[in-house]
Amino acid sequence: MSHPFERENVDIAWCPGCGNFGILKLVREVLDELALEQRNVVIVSGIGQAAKNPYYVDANMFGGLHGRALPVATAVKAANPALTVVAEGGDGDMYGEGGNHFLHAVRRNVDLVHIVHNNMVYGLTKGQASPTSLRGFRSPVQVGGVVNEPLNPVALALALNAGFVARVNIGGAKLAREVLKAAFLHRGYALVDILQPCVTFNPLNTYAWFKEHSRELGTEHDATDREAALRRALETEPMPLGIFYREERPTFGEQVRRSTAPLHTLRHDLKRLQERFDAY
Ligand SMILES: Cc1ncc(C[n+]2csc(CCOP(=O)(O)OP(=O)(O)O)c2C)c(N)n1
Ligand code: SF4
Ligand SMILES: [Mg+2]
Repeated sequence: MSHPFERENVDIAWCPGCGNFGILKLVREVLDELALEQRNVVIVSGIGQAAKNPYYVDANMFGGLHGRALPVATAVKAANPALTVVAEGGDGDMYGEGGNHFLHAVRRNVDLVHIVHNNMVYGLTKGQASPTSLRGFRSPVQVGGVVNEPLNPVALALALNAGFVARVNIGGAKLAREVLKAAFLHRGYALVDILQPCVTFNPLNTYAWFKEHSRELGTEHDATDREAALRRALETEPMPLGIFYREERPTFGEQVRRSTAPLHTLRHDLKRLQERFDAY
């Protein structure tokens, strides 16, 4: 069944079987289920296979530089707080090239949904290791296997006191849908790290591998307990899935803005501005 966020007549440039197809479907359906209006949704991305996702969603989008989706998304939300803003991209884009922006978007608590397609590889550039590639992962560049410690985005976001932190597996669509919906309803920065197979360049982290090496957090997990969330985030075998932590607190926009009106509707008082300059 087609729905408003489905962009028609578009050639999708992903390999058959890629986990990105599941994420595209999920994003479109969740936006639709939340009854958001297309004109009020902006998806900002960078460069990569994952970063193509907003080109296939019928909403507003901005395709920026590699790793730079978060600062652009921050600016979009600041300019018009009424918009639903998403920053979307891959593990290389968001945790590698854009790693610095990741840290500071969390600290600012910008009201946006941060969706990361985590396939543990650079897909677009043909299979080099990414920051989340596991030790021993062999690639055309890391021929002897990755020697670096993999970046744990969930633990990192929790350490920085993010207000909403979650991980899902696109192979488990039911949980992914519930969690992504909750992220959109959260007021403040919300990280949803999505485990996504790259069927062409990551022969290690397949659909079967992600299924075998992940497990739901379980009903005993208390998502208001940050210490418990951090302990669970450090578990890697299996990797827990679900909402690790959620807590609403004042957002960046709420703390710095005097007005909630979109910037383009504000009129400048030139006389007052001149008086201020003169006072300097
Ligand atoms: C500044 C800059 N450095 C490097 C590149 C090359 N490059 C393009 S996409 C990419 C990695 C993409 O990996 P990821 O974000 O994990 O996306 P995927 O393709 O796996 O979905 C790199 C290194 C670039 N486009 N710009
Ligand atoms: S290279 Fe990997 S991530 Fe890119 S479209 Fe193909 S399967 Fe998907
Ligand atoms: Mg990737």
